[in-house]
Amino acid sequence: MKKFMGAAAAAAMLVALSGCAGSSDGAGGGGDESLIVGFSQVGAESGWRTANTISIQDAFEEAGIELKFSDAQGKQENQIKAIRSFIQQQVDVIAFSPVVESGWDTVLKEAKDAGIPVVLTDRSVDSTDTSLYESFLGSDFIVEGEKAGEWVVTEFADADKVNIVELQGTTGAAPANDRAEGFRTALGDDAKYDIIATQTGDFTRAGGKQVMEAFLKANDDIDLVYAHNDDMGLGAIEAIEAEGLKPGEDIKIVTVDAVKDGMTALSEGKINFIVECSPLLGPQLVEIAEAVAAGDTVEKRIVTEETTFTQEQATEALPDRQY
Ligand code: GZL
Repeated sequence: MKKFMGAAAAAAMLVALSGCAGSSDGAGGGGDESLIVGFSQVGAESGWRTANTISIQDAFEEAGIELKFSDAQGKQENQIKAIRSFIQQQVDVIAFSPVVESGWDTVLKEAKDAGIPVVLTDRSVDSTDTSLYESFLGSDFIVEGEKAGEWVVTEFADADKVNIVELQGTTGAAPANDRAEGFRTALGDDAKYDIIATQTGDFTRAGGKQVMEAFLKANDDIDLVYAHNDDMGLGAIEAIEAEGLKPGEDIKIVTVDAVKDGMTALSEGKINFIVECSPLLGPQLVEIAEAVAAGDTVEKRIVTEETTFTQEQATEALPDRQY
């Protein structure tokens, strides 16, 4: 529903809504039932994405706000179609996690021209015109890459040479670009760190396994796997074990996310270190959507808080993990 429809129409709409907004005691979540938010999700490629979707859907349900949810199955053209559909439906707010960084200016200008505020969540866009979105809520992926690299520098302090293979996230995605950059920044120009192979595994377990199999065939002296997410790291574990090698010992592994399966492998010693990337963005996204719909200004950049885990810390944290 457009937030600036005429007063009479709005009054009529509110009367209509109150009739269908749940019981008279406001049991329908007590939220702003008139708000309609369109959300375009990347897909369902990883445990992180599943947890992120659940967090968002639960938060909007809890707030009593209608969420039109679209799964793009990893395709930018599907996200652009979904955003155009939300514009047609005249939703109050559009939110999305851009599968890749580039190619959004045209459709974001269409949303702006339609007077519909846009909120970025999880991943960002490389648009230079930052008036095209109200806020970007998500992790700092460069810092995540740096944290992984800093662990490598500590872990391999006494090594003369470290042969590294890198399982990159989806080509063109902000987390893939930035985690690669941050990791390299932390390693610095010390020649002992040699990234002997790097390839996208598309953030999936199957992709990580397939690429790691190829890495193992082509290289017989791999010291470390840097996987841009747990799921690709878990795929790498399968490939390493199939070669009769011990993941976490013969070949060390550092990943990003800290989803339950990753934390389990970490506590079992098959992964050596995980940099957390929280998918629990739902509640904050609800607050931002309500604020922009009300015409309030919100912070342009909201960075989510996250930590890191060693094997011992994973064992301790596992029982209380929400995802
Ligand atoms: C990061 C998110 C990434 C996760 C992956 O915020 O975009 O996408 O690290 C997910 O697990 O597929």
